[in-house]
Amino acid sequence: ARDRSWWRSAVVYQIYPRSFADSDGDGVGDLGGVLQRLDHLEHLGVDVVWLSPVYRSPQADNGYDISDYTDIDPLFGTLEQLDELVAGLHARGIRLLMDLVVNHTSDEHPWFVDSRSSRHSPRRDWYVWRDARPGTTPGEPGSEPNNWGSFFSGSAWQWDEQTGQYYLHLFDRKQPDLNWENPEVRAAVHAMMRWWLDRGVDGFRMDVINFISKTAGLPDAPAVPGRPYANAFELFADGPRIHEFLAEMTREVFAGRSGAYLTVGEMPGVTPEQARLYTDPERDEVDMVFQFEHVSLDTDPLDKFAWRGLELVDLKHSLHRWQDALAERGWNSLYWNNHDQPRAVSRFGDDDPRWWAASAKALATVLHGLRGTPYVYQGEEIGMTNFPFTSADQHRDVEAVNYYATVVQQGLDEREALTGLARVGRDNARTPVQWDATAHAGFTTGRPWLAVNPNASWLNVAAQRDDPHSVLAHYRTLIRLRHEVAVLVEGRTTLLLPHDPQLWCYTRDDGRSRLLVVANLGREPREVPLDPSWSGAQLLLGNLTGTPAVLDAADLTLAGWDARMYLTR
Ligand code: TEU
Repeated sequence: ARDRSWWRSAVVYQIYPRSFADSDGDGVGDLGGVLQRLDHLEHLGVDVVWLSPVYRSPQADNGYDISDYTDIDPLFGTLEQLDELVAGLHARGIRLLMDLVVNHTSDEHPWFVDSRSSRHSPRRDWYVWRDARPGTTPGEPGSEPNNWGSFFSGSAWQWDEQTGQYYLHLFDRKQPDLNWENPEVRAAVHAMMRWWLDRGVDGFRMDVINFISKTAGLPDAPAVPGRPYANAFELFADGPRIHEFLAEMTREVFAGRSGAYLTVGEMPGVTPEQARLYTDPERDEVDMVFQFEHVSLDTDPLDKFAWRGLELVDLKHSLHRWQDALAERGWNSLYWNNHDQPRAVSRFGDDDPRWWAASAKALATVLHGLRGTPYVYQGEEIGMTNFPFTSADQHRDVEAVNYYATVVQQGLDEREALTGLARVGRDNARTPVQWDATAHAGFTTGRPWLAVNPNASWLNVAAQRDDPHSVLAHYRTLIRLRHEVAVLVEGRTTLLLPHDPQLWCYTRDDGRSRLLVVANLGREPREVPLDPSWSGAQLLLGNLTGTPAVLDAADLTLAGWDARMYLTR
């Protein structure tokens, strides 16, 4: 049977290959670059690597638009290098998760080319084709089959002149949605997944997997005043057949396989109640999900580039709601950022150079102290920050480019749009990893595809590698503690001081030991009121020097961005 407990004490590291390390000087990171940096992963101590897409792709969405699921894009290398990566990771005790992008393919995938060729193509029904809205002029704005908007601006429908119908694309027009109602589509995906497992990979991170079952009839979503297209989330997220599709996938792909696999479903908009179903071991759907609640609190649900600020109390309540909801059944994943989100230290911390290191460590401490499987996104382990974007032409991401074009076209506030892009744009996460202080931060010998952050001169792996007080050293310690301290893995979580606007404190308890996490997420020092029973607890880790090794519960004051972990019986 599958081993379903190994990942409870694991830490996952995400590699976004385009920005990780470039081995051939073309300015784009590649598998050769990953192979050259395996020692960094081993030094960090992670258990799993999640590799963002390296399959053949026209790169309309940096590889999330796949044209061949069983080959590697020449931009990234070869299938032989992928095999080398599996072997190199396994030799270091690290498992590999592939990114499974099957809500949609590229429009250049042979399946879609075939589907698009004729209304009578045997693969026509592999995608979602519909006639224009009755009584309208096909191909004109407003004639789309329904009012769903795309995540990347405009309608979610693309008119196809040749066959006189529209196809659905929740993301870019070069990312047509597969029709999961068709059993042939499901069988083809299952076969592809088995092919990868047979090749030796250890599981999948499943891209927007809760979008694959759409509401029958694809009805209009409630219109939003002043906007041509609606947010149709309720009509495609967690749809009617989603649980059936996921259970079937597990059956078809993993049946008869024993070993240590991991599946994690990326699920925008998922609620804790839904997540409990998705991750219930008895239902056998996915091992854990990426939820989006805590990375959605600071932006407008209808316009992710409209910043609305964040109160610490809301952030704490959100994450602890998830801790409580999955305490008995199911499992959490824990993350601050990934390739779609701004950098954690700039978003939730304080990237002013005076507070940058302490705040990066404090954020790591509060996340890695929780119950669940922590994910570290490349560069997070050295506290990489957002990029100082000032103009639209600095952004490469299709989401940002389309968003800005729409703002200009609709005569909206361009300054405000630029501020939003600088704050939450996905390219913040995609600037090259800062390895050292040489040209282009040691990422490439060529011209990097996206500018290197100017702070690479002092913020880089080489500068931190041998410094016991670095952000990198802090991450190494947190990862080691996850492996060594049992209560960090299974202990029940209880939030203390829930209404405090600056302190984030909680306990973990597994009946044998108790763990205390105390963090000051602000610049001003703060006293922490504690139960006397915590006196005598041993310091496991702190992020400032000179912290006493034993706690006096009657006298605890945290300096700005100070965070600590204590352990007691
Ligand atoms: O992202 C899904 C998703 O819904 C968002 O997080 C997305 O980043 C976007 O910003 C919504 O506004 C996944 C991938 O992680 C992302 O890189 C892809 O672009 C997307 O799916 C399509 O495959």
